[in-house]
Amino acid sequence: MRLGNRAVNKRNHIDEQMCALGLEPQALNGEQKRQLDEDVYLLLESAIGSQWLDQLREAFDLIHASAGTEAGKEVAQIKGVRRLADLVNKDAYFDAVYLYAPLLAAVHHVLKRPFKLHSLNGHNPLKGSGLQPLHSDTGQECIPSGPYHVVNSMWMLDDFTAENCATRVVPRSHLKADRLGNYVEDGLAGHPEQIHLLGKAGTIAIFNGNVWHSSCISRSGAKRRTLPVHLLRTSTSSKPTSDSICAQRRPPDYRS
Ligand SMILES: O=C(O)CCC(=O)C(=O)O
Repeated sequence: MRLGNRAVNKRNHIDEQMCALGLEPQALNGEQKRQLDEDVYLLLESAIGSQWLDQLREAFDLIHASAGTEAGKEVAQIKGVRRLADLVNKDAYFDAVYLYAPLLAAVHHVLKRPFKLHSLNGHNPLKGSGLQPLHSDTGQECIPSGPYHVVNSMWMLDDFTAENCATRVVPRSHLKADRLGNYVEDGLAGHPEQIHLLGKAGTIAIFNGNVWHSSCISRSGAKRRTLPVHLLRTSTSSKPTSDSICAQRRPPDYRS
């Protein structure tokens, strides 16, 4: 993120505090809005430049190595998955991830109200592991027309392929009323409408947290490090995972 003195521009829905930190408001184009509203995800290709990508990969591996068997335990450890949790409190280096302006623009477009960082974790399924049940990121019933509660994003630090467990998503599932359990009997089974979020390392995939999704089994075992970044509407009763761990590094709310 570049720092500098820029005028506060409320019309762009960015909080004054964020502008003072140098955040540059970004606008989505019509096609990007359509993808978020109607399809299932927005892919920002080559969003993470090669130097930033190398640094994020290195940070992922270093934090994982230094945490050892404790890695990911603040949220959940999963057998066969290299997990990291609460990265926002591990290194200020990750601030640039959740402050990435195009991500914030997409989140604002979906949520249309104030929001905050909910979690910034790491996920790398190993060969033969990684299958999660299909889920949405809100336990609440979905109202197809919104308002929505959560936006998720997958920061691809390695190529996401069909063989190495690229996240599966069910297009337009955020437009279904009611809970996922009323439509899907076995969340671990393949869904007839699922597709995979395929992309080159450096891509960011952003989707409405109501979209049914999960990681799959890594068949190739090729590295598939990702940073899942969740942003949540502010007026919610659920606590950001980072709150409970270290109040000092609690990121600011974004306001519109
Ligand atoms: O890593 C992925 O592909 C999805 C992760 C996810 O949805 C989760 O951890 O809840």
